[in-house]
Amino acid sequence: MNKSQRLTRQKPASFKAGIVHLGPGNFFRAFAAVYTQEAMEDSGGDWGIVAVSLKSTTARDQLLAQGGAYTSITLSPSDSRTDIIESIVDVLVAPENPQSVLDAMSQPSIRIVSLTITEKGYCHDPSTGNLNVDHADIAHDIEGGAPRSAIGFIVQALALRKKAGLAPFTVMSCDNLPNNGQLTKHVVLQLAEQQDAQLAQWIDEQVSFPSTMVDRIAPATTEHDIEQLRLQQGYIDLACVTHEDFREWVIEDNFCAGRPNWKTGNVQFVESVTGHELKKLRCLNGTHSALAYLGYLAGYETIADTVADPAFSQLCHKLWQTEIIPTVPAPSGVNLQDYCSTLLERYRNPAIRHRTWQIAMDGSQKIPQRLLGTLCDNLISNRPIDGIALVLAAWMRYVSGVDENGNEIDVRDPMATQLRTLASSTATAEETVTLFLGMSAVFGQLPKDSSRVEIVLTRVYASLLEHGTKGAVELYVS
Ligand code: CS2
Repeated sequence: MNKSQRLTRQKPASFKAGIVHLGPGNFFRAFAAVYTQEAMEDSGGDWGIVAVSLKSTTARDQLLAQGGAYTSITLSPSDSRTDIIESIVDVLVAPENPQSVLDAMSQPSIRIVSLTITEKGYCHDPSTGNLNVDHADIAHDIEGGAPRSAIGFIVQALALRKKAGLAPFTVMSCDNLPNNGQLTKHVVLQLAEQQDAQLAQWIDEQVSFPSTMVDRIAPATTEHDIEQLRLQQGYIDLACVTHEDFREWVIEDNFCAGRPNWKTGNVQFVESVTGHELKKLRCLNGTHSALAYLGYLAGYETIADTVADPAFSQLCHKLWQTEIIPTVPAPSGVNLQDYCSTLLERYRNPAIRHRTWQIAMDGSQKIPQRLLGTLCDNLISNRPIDGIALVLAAWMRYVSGVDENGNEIDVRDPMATQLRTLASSTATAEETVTLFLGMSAVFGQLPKDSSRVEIVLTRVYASLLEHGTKGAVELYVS
């Protein structure tokens, strides 16, 4: 190929589609699509993937111009490896043609519908887990007609299958949410009940919703990544993804219509994923969010840059030792001290440029499961809460939309406007903290009388204002 030639599929797929995947972003392309390709290489099976974008046309435009093929780039601290992934056989864009998505999901050969739609894609209230019926897409889907939300597509596709006398598919969530299978089942049933009680009962009895714990760091692709790949491999791939070598997938083996033989690359089938999910959400995602808000405010662009500052690697250590690990029962065979040491190594990987700004997105949807469960457990057991409080205070500062130097922050969050208004309508640290804690959509799981939280949060919020973020982190770890 000459250096301006686009990557193309090498040969037509020898397998048929068995999976419809909603949300073909970077994480999916760096994770489940890779596992599924390996499973088909090892054990065969018709598990090709029809990927569905629920919003933008970008993934479709990039992938279909390459016959669905793309490059998975493994970035280790000192070397890199490329693999061409060809498990995606088609890409659809739901808003352009919702019927084509329902048609694909109603094919008898489709046995799994998997999801990486991010926390907000479930359209639930993060503090209760209930479907948010006031969400514009859900309100639309309740009215009927062509669905808009992922949950709406699943319910309508299952209704079509039931009507046609077809067996259902498994619905497999691969998002960073606790008990993601149960959560998905709950919101799917709540939407189905609004439409047809018998359908809801059929789904309840027939459809499996395995929970999964997914782990691989896969930042957004940059122009630089595309250019590096062109220089090294001699082709242009606009859909390439970069990621670390590490990966881990823990899956409840509950698939009503079969599954690929996923077995390479650190996969475990278990009866319950809960312990693994708690470990990952609190130890990894909790400190990721900590580094994202505190690191961004301290002026660091990436996670690797942030933990290169000793105050911030000590912050991770102290958070794990004093607040996080004491709340996480170790899953069998896991040593949490080793797990967290490995996490710090992963964060340090200088080849991965994972922006603090990217992880800071959608905090209102992430905070409950990443930080508040830990906080609540520590309140009950009367353990320290200062570290988690410092992260929450940094989030409150971050969503004000202005950084320490008076520069604008591009805050991306479904509640961005409300958060900004709230942050800018108050004067003292105490008022700010009280107002934020009153937001039940985010903080609803905290005990009603949380005066200890209020007092500690006010203190650390004031410390952020007084000493600046780096100063406040240094004080915390000293
Ligand atoms: C990150 C995760 O963007 C984020 O919020 O914390 O995407 C994280 O990189 C993955 O969960 C790692 O498996």
